Amino acid sequence: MTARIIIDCDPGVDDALAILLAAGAPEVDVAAITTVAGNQTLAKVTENARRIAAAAGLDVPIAAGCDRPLVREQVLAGEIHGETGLGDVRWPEPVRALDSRHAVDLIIDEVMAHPGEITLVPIGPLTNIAMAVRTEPAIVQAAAGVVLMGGSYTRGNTTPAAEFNIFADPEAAAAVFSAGWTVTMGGLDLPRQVTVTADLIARVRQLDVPAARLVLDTMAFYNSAIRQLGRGADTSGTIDIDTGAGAGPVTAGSLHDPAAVAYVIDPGMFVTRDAIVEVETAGEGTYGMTVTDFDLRGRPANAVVPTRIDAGAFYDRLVTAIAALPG
Ligand code: PIR
Ligand code: CA
Repeated sequence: MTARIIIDCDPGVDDALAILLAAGAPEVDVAAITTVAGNQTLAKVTENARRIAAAAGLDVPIAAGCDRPLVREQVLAGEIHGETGLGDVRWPEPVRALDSRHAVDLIIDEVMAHPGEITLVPIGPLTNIAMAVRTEPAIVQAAAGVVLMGGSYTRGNTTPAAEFNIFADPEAAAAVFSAGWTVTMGGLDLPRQVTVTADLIARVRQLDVPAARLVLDTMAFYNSAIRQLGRGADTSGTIDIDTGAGAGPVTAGSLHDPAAVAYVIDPGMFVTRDAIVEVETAGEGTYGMTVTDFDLRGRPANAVVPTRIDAGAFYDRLVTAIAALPG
């Protein structure tokens, strides 16, 4: 069965790779793309989404959403994604005009028009999704699911406790996790297992499609930004804190957003656990932390948390999807 998805994103170098993965995978059908301020400003990420869609041959509605978080002051991530949000890579010119609706209205329209069919795939801050839930609470029942990239059950990449997408709008994230649906939380712990390895680069280099060049340049930019920042939480390098493995060279960036899209493509590639996830909005050092209880303590779970991904299967899917993109 193909999953119909709305990708709510803030491209973002790894968002770009996630959109290409979705576009090239036969198991998913992209219904629309919506944008939210996050890695860069709303104007930049929206232009980027339109360029990526052009490269992917995705002729679907693209709508711009919220340009700032609900409550907190804005935080961007230009240190990783560059001034444009897509590093130093030049993507093709946009083809399709921007949808005239606000992203929140597009999300509500699509979900309510196709009850039980649309899976929301947020891979940026959760501002649009929270606004959609507040505007039309019936989407909680009508959506087929929510599979997001955000949070962590160990530690953060933006603060010691918080992952960027949650930290950028913790109040929105709290509203989304407590809305009454089951959220699949693809947190940072997962993409540490799938990074931009030399082997992946070599495989993409073999591909004879125009998008492969964009993917290679994007992956090269991403790895060099990660290296310069030298922060282990966005790489595979720091799982083994006890042995000091995190002190080793930081080289390969985590494929955060592609890992979340991969879950929609084939959940069979993952090991998951049910959990209760609550977003911390009152703490100082812990603001934006996804407090994850795998012990449930007699309470109903509100989240499914993928903890392991079959990295080999993931890389195969990614390479196959890129190879399938239009020439
Ligand atoms: C990645 C992101 C933000 C900051 C860093 N350091 C790395 C973006 C990615 O696009 C992904 O959606 C999420 N936020 C990972 O934290
Ligand atoms: Ca993102």
